[in-house]
Amino acid sequence: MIPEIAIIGHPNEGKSSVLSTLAEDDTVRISPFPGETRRCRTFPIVIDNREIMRFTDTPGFQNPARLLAELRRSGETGPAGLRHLVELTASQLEFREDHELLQPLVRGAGVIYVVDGSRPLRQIDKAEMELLRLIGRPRMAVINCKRNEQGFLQAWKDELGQHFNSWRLFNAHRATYAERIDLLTALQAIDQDWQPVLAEVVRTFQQDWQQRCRRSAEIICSLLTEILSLQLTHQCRPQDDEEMLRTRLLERYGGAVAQAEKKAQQQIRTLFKHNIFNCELPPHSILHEDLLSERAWQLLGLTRQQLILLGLFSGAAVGAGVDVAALGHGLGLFTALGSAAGVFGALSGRKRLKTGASLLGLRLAGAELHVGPAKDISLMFVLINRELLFFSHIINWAHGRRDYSEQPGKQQHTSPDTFTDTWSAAELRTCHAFFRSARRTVPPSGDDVSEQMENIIVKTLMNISLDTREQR
Ligand SMILES: Nc1nc2c(ncn2[C@@H]2O[C@H](COP(=O)(O)OP(=O)(O)OP(=O)(O)O)[C@@H](O)[C@H]2O)c(=O)[nH]1
Ligand SMILES: [Mg+2]
Repeated sequence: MIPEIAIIGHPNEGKSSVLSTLAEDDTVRISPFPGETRRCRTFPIVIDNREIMRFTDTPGFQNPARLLAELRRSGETGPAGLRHLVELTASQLEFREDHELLQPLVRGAGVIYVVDGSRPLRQIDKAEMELLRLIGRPRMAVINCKRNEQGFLQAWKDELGQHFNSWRLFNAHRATYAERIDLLTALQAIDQDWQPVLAEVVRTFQQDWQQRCRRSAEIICSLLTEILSLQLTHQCRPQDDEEMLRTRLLERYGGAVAQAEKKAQQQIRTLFKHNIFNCELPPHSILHEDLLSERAWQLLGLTRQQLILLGLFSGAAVGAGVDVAALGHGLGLFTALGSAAGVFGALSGRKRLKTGASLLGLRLAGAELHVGPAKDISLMFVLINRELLFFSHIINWAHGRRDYSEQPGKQQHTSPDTFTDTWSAAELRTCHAFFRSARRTVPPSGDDVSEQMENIIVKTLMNISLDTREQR
């Protein structure tokens, strides 16, 4: 049996938005005008080519008070009451939407009843609730507050409690992964017969999410390897201005890094099923900063303590010929790209170039100018934190959200703490080993450092997924 849940309610309450978020489907039609959904549409949830459940979008109730009066008059309830209403609404145009929305219930679907808890409760809402109670399908209610208005909530909760097995607050625009799982878990309780199937659905969802985190970690690790090992060369002619060539080569390097990052982020976006709409970053997001900008490094780099620890590891690595002497001086990099005004502005052009250049391995060998592989592990941490931030943004962008002017609480990337701040000494050691391995031209095959690095990132991605803090 594949459980089917029909999303039912008054027009324009956010039914389609709730469905879109729950099913992670951005093809669901949503509009500010009531009556957008006229026909039922079923959205299957497919994981590993297997449909595990389906949600059905329905039109809003048109005549709930009349339907309720008719049901009461007939004295029928349960399946007989439902049949009665279906027959009654079958041939009359004025009941077209009502007839349509009953169809999934005839097939045996359960109900998620959606209300906008930011507006006052009315008689007509009570009629809808009573109607659903008398029909008797397994049901729960979802309070989707379209506005930030709490004054009517208690009245809604009291009323819903009388007609539904359970209710949940669930915001179609802000719900996170954890809140979606929570809602699905709560659905199990609405019907005992469905409990085992829905428990399996929740497990499958969780496994699928873990797999997506694993895949995201793979994408991030390949990005790290690609960028840390990146090497570019330029042939110099005797008449060339060497300083200008150095600047150009560094610009090319910056361009290649940006392109690789964009590709990785697109892959992560697709993995989390954001295919149609542009999930805009908040205007103040640090992700708008250039990867090699001073601000990005200040906010997303290493902590002092981490720098000291990594310094110790690199000391041990000197014998292996690894040059991480520049460790902790990451900010010099921007000076090379000419992007650091103010603090670094006082340095002479030549000196600025030299500082940044050494961190990226910029050097002249005969008539060839080389840059890369990267020499400073700080670059790796800035990259990791940027991709984790992007991940956090993508997973917290609810699919039902279409209004880009609104800024959900969890999208504010203003916090100066970074995701890697809490990584342990052992994890930093792995990072150091990964950095050494990645910056070699040909990474040694079969080493388990990459796997360990991936595991650290997966763990962090799972923590981000379950993070319920309002700000990150
Ligand atoms: N701010 C905010 N707006 C929401 C939320 N949920 C829905 N909306 C908006 O409310 C309007 C109606 O949303 P829909 O999901 O189309 O509502 P519906 O119940 O499916 O409407 P019909 O299909 O017409 O019955 C859209 O403009 C949504 O963007 C929410 O949680 N927050
Ligand atoms: Mg709709």
